[in-house]
This record gives sequence, structure tokens and C-alpha cells, in this order.
Amino acid sequence: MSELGTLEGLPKEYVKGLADRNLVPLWPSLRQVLPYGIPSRRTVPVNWRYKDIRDNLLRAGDLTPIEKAERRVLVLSNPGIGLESMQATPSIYIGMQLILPGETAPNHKHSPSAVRFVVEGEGAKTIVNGEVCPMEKGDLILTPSGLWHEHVHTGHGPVVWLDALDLPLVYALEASYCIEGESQPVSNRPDASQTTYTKAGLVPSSVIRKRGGSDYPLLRFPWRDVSVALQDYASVVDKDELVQLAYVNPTTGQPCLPILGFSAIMLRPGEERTLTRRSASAVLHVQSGKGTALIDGAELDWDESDTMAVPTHANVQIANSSTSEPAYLFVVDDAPMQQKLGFYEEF
Ligand code: GTQ
Repeated sequence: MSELGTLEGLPKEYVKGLADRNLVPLWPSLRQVLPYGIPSRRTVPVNWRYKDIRDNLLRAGDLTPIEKAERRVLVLSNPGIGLESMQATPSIYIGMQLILPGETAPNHKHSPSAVRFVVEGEGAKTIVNGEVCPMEKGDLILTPSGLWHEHVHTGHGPVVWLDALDLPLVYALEASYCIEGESQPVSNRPDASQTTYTKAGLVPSSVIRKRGGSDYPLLRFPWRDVSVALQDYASVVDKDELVQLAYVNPTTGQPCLPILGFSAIMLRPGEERTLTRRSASAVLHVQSGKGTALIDGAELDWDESDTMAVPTHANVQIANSSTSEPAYLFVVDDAPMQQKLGFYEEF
């Protein structure tokens, strides 16, 4: 393979003449944007320990009233990309949000899609287009693009959840914006996970007949159901199979949001596993349990409610260090986007 020409190898007045006309030569940068074999990645494997986040988040609760924050969030920023970029991976924004008793994080809607995965506390609710979604530890709540959402807390003690948004992508596309609104009128009916979509394989017949309805029929996935489903699945599959279930739209079977994908992994007691190497980036959040991870050579110890970044194309091994208890991981990835755009790969 021949060496490509450099910028320095070109006459200065030529390069300057190009720049004056808003032109640049490709060949000095070609290998940077199209490296051989594996993409260049700035994202580094990192573990954000909940212990550290929690102390600082509670301190934010003292320092900044909700009225001065709108959303009281500490952002998990990947140091390889740069802290100011607010990217856990190139496409995934992750924040940890605190709401205190009596507070309201006011109603708004925006072009990026978000999900909440509840980390601790009881008594908070997210209202999404009038649907009241209770927030219990491990529950996943969707606030898709363009849907009104506000968070309220009428219980006791702090409530913390993890926010995952496709913000980096939407922002890079100069398409990210928000609209404020009055507090929503709420439905008296419990959320769809308790009423309309209570069992896998059963959906309202009218939805199927009309092939219409909401793009987001199910907004809340209670952890109670997910953990039982993982245990039931683990009890029947071969020991060498990864116990992982994907969160999908119950009327289409497709990923529940367009850009980011969500799934839950159960690691059996003592289980060690190499994950399939993929072109997608990911974030692993520990719902419960403790263990170790080896991500592109970086050794990380993880504990309950920790959160780790997985770069695109990374080699990942994870292990449950308990020999008596399962460990549960919540996974966010950008596979749905990569699949739609036609460059998703598994290696
Ligand atoms: O709760 O609506 O972490 O709008 C970032 C932006 C949370 C939210 C974030 C948001 C929210």
C-alpha cells in the first residue's frame, strides 16, 4: 500500500488558495476518516461508579433547586470524546437525574427521544402524554420524540433514575430542540403495561385490524415483569446461551424506539461471557449484582447501579462475581439506528 501524500507535502500557497475557496484535499485525511479494518474511536471504556454519582447528585439537590435546574442531572461524559460533549458514546447520552419529594420537573417535549431506567427511591411518576407511569426500581419508561413529559414526586426520600437519550445524534444533525408546556391533564387509567399490553402475544384486536394507532403503544416496562421473564427464560435455555431479552414495541416486534435499543441481560451465578463483537456502541447499567468487565483490554469492576461505556467494535467480556446470586444488566445500544442505516455488523 503506498503512503498517501501529506498536507505538508503540498505548496503552502496552493493549500492557502484552496482554503480561501472553502476547499480541502482529501488524501492527507483519507486514512483518518476511512481507516483500514476498524474505525478510529475516541470513546474509551469507562465505569461511572454510582457511589460517586450519588453523593454528588444529592449535593446538587442541596445546591440547586429544581426551579433553577428544570432537570437536575449529572451527565456521564466519556473522557475520550471530551467532557463538554456530553456523550457516553458517540450516539448515546446518559444522565443521572434526581428528584426530591414535592418537586416537579416541568412539562416539555423535544425532538430527541429519551428513556428513564429507575435506579433508586419510590413515589416518583413520569407523565407521558397524559399517561401516568409509576417509577419503581428497574422500570423502563419511554418518552419518545415529540411526546409531552413531566416528572413529579409525591412520595418520600430522593428518587434517582438514569436518562438515556439519542441527543448526541439529533444535536449533531442540528435537529435538537424543545417546547415547554403547561402541566398535562392526566388519565385516570393505569399505564398500558397494567391495562392494554399486560401479556406478551396479546394486543388489542382493533390495533391490528386498523394497522394504525400510536407508534409507541407501551411506554412503561415494569422491572417486576422483566426480571420474571429473564428467570423463566434462563430456566429453559441451554447454559451456554446468553440470557438477554429485548424491549420491543408489542404491536410490531421492532425496537421500541427508532435510534436506541434497549435490552436486559441476566448473568447466572458465576457466569462469565464473551459478548458478540458488534459495530454498535453501548452502555451497560447494573440493575443489581456485582462483577467484572474486560472492554477492549480495560479491566473494570462493577457494582449495583454502576454504568459502563462500550465503544463501537469493542471486545467485551463480562462476569458475575457472585456464585449464589444472578446479576442483571440494562443495555442501551445504537443498533436500531445502525440497522436502519444499513451498516450494522456482528463479527
Ligand atoms: O427528563 O426530560 O437527562 O429533557 C436531559 C434532557 C433529561 C428530561 C435529561 C431532558 C431530560
